Amino acid sequence: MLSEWAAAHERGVVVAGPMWDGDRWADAVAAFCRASGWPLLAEPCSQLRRELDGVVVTDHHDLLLRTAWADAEPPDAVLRIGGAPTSKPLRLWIERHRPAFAFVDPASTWTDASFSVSLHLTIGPDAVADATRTLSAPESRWAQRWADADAHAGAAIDGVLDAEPLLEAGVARQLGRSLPAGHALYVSNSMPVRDVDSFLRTRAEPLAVHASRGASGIDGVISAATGVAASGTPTTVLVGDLAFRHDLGGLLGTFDPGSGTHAGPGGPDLTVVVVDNGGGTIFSFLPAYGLIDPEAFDRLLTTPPEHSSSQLASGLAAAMGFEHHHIGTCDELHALLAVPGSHRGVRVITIDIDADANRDQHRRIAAATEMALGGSGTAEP
Ligand SMILES: Cc1ncc(C[n+]2csc(CCOP(=O)(O)OP(=O)(O)O)c2C)c(N)n1
Ligand SMILES: [Mg+2]
Repeated sequence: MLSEWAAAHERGVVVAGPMWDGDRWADAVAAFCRASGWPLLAEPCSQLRRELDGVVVTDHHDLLLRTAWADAEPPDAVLRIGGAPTSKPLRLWIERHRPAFAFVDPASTWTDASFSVSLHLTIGPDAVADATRTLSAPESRWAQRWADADAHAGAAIDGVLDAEPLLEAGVARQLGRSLPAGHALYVSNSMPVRDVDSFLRTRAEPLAVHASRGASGIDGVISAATGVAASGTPTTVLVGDLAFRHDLGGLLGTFDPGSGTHAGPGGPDLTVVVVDNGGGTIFSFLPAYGLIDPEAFDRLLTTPPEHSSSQLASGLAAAMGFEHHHIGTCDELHALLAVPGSHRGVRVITIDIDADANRDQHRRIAAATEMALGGSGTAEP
């Protein structure tokens, strides 16, 4: 069924949404991409944004799919595995072009909010691998065009980020560069999961990337990351300032009152990176921002906390037994994250972010990406 369906389409893409067990799918998905000649649009939480032999894995589909280039390259077909993708531009691109859409969904979740699925398959990785046997080698340069576009997008993004002080996009990019092999990254909802989707690049070394999608709560994020760290995997959690406040109690999950630390035998290796932009800034990316009274918007949606996350963390560090570092550059972040085994226990790294500068930078990155792909530079952030 899958092989006949795939053989009928030349310009397809494979979309990999959030999957805890994405590793299990890697070989089958790579075989499918090679046999079909389709690129892989894998968000980091799928575990498949990684180097896969002979496969075009895009890093920047979230930005590419905002551009006129993407509408000039509409897909005939989409094969999706995993949960509902995080990228809104990806969802909108599929809704606009209505390609044939196969959903490989072995647990029958039917997560398809925009009713795009035309073929629902309750098959696992073995059946996907089997389906590739009868696919003949593709001749089109379709995947190569995606690779070229992705490289142009990457250069445009670097052009902006390398010239400017550290903001949220740069933090997301740096986590992919600095975290050692075999680490886990837990990303909070709100902007962190989106920034990691937009800016964390394909790596050769394994990095497990997890998030609590579904209802997309900003609660319990530190506790969930502590659970990952408690399994013995060194874990970094990227969290916004409100989500950090929501789950300060999670920092006590592994605290040993006897020693006053988290670093007892078998204790976790947990690093909490807080991007402190003064409240819930995701709402300022919505169309309503700028249309309603700024004071009301701030009070009702942004809800800026009274104290900075650095003030909060430095006040709590001794009482809750964690280290606190207040940093402002990529180099400082790299120095804290990059050395394997250099740390045991819990530490909190706070980074101050100017919310206006951050929003403006996202806008300029979207515009630079569009211009790099031959557009007018008016893409929305
Ligand atoms: C438990 C819960 N309460 C409220 C919300 C609504 N909500 C979504 S994003 C957000 C703001 C999050 O702020 P922060 O963690 O600082 O991230 P930022 O928006 O700045 O990236 C809120 C309150 C939610 N998703 N989950
Ligand atoms: Mg915030």
